[in-house]
Amino acid sequence: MTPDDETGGREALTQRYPGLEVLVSDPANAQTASRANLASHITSREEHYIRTHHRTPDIDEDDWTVSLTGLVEAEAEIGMDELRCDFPTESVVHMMECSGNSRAYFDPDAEGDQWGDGAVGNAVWTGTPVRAILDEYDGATDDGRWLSAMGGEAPPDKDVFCRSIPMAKVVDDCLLAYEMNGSPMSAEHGFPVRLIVPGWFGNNSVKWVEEVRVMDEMVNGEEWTDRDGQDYTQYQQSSYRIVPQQDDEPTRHESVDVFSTHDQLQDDELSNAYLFDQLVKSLIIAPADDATLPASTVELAGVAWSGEERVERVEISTDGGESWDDAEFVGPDLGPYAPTKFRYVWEPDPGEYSLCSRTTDEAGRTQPATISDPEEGLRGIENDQYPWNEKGYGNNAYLPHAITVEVTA
Ligand SMILES: Nc1nc2c(c(=O)[nH]1)N[C@H]1C(S)=C(S)[C@@H](COP(=O)(O)O)O[C@H]1N2
Ligand SMILES: [Mo]
Repeated sequence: MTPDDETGGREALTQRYPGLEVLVSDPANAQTASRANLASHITSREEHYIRTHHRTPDIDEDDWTVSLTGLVEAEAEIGMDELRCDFPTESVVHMMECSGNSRAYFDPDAEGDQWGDGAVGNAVWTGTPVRAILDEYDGATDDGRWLSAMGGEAPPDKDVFCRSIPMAKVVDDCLLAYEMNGSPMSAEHGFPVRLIVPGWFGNNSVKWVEEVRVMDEMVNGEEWTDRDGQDYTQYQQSSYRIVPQQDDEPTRHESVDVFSTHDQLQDDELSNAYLFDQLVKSLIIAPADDATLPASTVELAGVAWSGEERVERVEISTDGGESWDDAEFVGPDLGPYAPTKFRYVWEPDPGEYSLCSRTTDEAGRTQPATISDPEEGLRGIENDQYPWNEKGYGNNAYLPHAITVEVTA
């Protein structure tokens, strides 16, 4: 046993993050303890979920550098002072969701920690636009290139957490962030520096970034499955892919040119979508699940989010998805990747009700009703069903997220 074992580690983690429910403490994995935590406009760091594959590293920022390598005029080692002071600073409000969020709703169970719906949080991330660094060092930034970001925390016998991000997204709005909600980020959230890929699933936002490499392809092939004895491809090519029951392994690709996760799910050429930008989703926050309410006017409130396209519409059903009515949006508008708050005024008669919400984005993509059976072998969203997949990624079906309330006379 190490000092950070199941019991000791759990207590310490709970003390530092009182708003989280710990799933596993070593490595740290914890979700926001209640949907009610998502009612605040910004999720505090104590309530923002934590998802890690390896033990959280203890990093001295004075010694930390980010190596810039690959297709650049001159490779460079960028220290934290240079990163902060020699480049412009930008901030983004990003509702970040783990692609394993809502895995617990898969039936039969999908592999992995059984996240409920608390692996999502909305923070203000501040840092250096990656574009500015690539400009300074003459990196190749044309479309079709990739930037591979590598985490520095993997022990020598473990796979490196590495993600390849399409260059068009990188130069658009990705940050090497060093602050969360206006303070240096905590160790678990990536101190001293992490990538932020706004609007994309959390797995793209590599923490503890040690190297960023400009490439012609995603990490793939022997050069990357065995780079000085470590596999850099696992978290790009194997994990974070939609794998239906009939596939042994996902098909690896050198490159793809469709980046929207939703479009990949619907693309016959691409059999196992990558988890890139987030899928449309929403949660009813108030009233709470299983609440008992007096028969009077009830205000339903909730939160909706999406990927690269903004939320356009949220509908509410008070009869388990039979009929729908539009919710209204309540501000403020904190930018394209911030969550959309909604409300709906309801005048119920006594009875028991199943309440759910359904979001549609500007591209007309909408939440499906249910998760398919594994036997159907779906690779994309069809007939209002989200594809069951081996690792339970991307669940945005609205019925599993419904809440039940009782209205009394
Ligand atoms: N280096 C590194 N970066 C990582 C991870 C990791 O395990 N190692 N987990 C990823 C996943 S799956 C998610 S959902 C987000 C979670 O960020 P958070 O812990 O700040 O919420 O970090 C991502 N970045
Ligand atoms: Mo994740």
